[in-house]
Amino acid sequence: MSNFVSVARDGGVAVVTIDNPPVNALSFHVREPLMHALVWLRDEPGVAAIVIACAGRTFVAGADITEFGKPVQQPDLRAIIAVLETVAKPTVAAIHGTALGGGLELALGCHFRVADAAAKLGLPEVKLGLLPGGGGTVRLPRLVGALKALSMIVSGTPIGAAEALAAGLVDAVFEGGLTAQAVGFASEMVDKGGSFTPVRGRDGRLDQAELPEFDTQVGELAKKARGLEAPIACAQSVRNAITLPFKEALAAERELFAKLVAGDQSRAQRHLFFAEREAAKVGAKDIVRRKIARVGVIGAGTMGGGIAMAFANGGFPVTLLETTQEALQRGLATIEKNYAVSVARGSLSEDTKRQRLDLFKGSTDYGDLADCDLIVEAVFEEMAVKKDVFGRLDAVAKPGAILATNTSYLDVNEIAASTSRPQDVLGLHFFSPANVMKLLEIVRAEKTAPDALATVVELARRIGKVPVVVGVCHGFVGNRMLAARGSESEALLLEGATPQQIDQVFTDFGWPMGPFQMGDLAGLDIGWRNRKARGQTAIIADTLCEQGHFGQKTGSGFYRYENGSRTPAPNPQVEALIRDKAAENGIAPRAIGAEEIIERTLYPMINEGAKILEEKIAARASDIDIVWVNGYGFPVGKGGPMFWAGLEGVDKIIGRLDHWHERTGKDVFKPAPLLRQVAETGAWEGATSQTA
Ligand code: T1G
Repeated sequence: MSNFVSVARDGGVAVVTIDNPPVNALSFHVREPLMHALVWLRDEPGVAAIVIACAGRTFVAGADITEFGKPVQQPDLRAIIAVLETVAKPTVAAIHGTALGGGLELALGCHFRVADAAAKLGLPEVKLGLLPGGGGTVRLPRLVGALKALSMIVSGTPIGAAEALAAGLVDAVFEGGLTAQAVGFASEMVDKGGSFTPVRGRDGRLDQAELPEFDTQVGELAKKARGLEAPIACAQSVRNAITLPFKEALAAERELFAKLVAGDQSRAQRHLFFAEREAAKVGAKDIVRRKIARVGVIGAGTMGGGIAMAFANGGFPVTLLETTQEALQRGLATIEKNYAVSVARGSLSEDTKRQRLDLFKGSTDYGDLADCDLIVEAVFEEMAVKKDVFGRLDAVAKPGAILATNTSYLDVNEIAASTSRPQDVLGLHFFSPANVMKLLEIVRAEKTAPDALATVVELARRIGKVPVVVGVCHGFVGNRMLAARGSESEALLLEGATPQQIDQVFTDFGWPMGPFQMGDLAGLDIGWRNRKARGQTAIIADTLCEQGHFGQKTGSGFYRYENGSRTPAPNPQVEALIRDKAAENGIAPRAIGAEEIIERTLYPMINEGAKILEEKIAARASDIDIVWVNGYGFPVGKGGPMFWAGLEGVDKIIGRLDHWHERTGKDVFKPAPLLRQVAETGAWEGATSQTA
């Protein structure tokens, strides 16, 4: 056969094994020999049944994403499944690891599916801006019903083997010895005899009576789609499975897929898929990572508690340190309450809650951190306080322990210099809530040892975080660009835009919310404290804070929040304040359009990203995209600020930055040299190396 597909015989059962590391993607060099094998075995008289299995850690995890955007090489997945469905003898998919996308669709082409108990099965194409293009939207509903299929396909979330068995997606679940069990299962089917109906012929679970409920659910998801096309297309294709004959539904799926795969949104989301993995490739493969068995967290407040939960959720024992028993107990109680809320919501079992809580040890004695391999401080955001903490850590932490600061802004080199072991010091900038938000900015200080850096990058992925290594500067990557994005917000208000108008431009762009709603949510006092520390002012926001209006937590900020509601309502006081301040500054309000708002917020942020690349604070433009999508809600369908700059047109961005720079004289608009280079070369990476 081939290096990627082999056939073995076990009695009358032929076992086809796919072996295409690392995830058995259905690359062309797999599809071609697989097709030959299936045609041969279909017609081979001595073969009574066919099992399709995979070598390595997982069943087929999907089509080969690197092939998208290139001419399709036949046979494609659909052709393989079509042949599978002409096989009269029993066909069985033996699923372990994660059968995803085209992998699950291949399995749906078989008469039967058997799974290892730890296996997961899903159709995550929506996360790539696609829909299942190998018949998944029309075959899956025939096994699990349209509503379950809708939920799986629009969420893209895999389900476990037990759930798949209960739903009718798999026919048997085995604990170990999967291939042998699959052969046994196939032999039983042979012994049972009779004819075997392929999934395409099973219409029993398709019920037109489900359409009203189906359409209601689709209406709900459309409200949350925020301009993304794939979820809507997924729903349409599953609906077609109910309302159209199989062949027509399959043809419609193919059309929807062809449109999505060629579109900018899928290109953007595929860019993010690979960018996330690229960002995590830190340190040569032969670097020996340090062993992390126990984690210490200093500070049991909002951030410290969230960080401690993030590690406990990843299975790490945590020593949580506070200055007083009262503060410690308050922190532990908050953690317990958070887990209890998850249990009440059904997203966490009582057992898992107990297991996680058992991982916590509380203390008020620094000496109790002596057995920790990684210690993260999440104390007050002031350099003197941080230096005191690191001085004390230096005295108690064991040799080789990694000492991490959770600072959002401060100079990690200066913090490292307050210890005798700067090689072990780095930043772990978690985003609040730290146990929820995916992004983890890992700050590489000048003297951080390569193995320390590689250790925490790998650790970040183990606890489900998306790591991006950044250099030392004020605000690193995310917050530095956030400052650039917000630098004109007040000017726009004084010149005539309202907070709700600006926020609307952002939500129309695809952001979950705009800057003023976000400020009210996070608390205006945080930004106020940062500005005061840096001798900066923001007329409107400072005035609101001086009057005690911090946003949601005080019932009013840029918006009003009636009776504890979290729904923002326009705030007449703010509109009056803006008018007064504009008059005081001799500014005559004017109508401001959406385009100008985009140019004066998002373009400066891209410009700052270019400066970050020039200064090598970020290794590559796609790292910046990963920061913004995972830390700040940049719309995935636009691929992150730097990818979107390509869609928007770097020339256009430069032209408008020049315009606003001439008009305002503000540096935030002065195009970075790299930006001009990218306009010529058309690519961030090449231009970066030329300027670095
Ligand atoms: N195609 C090509 N390469 C892939 C790949 C894929 N489908 N999946 C993973 N890789 C690469 C990845 O880039 C990395 O490469 C290495 O494998 C290890 O991945 C027709 C259209 C399976 C859960 O969306 O979710 O089928 O960086 O670091 O953390 O309807 O990979 O080492 O060079 O992620 O253990 C649908 C995508 C495709 C699944 C394993 N399938 N993959 O996670 O390893 S579209 C997916 C994953 C499709 C059909 C449609 C994860 C994983 P490198 P990794 P991991």
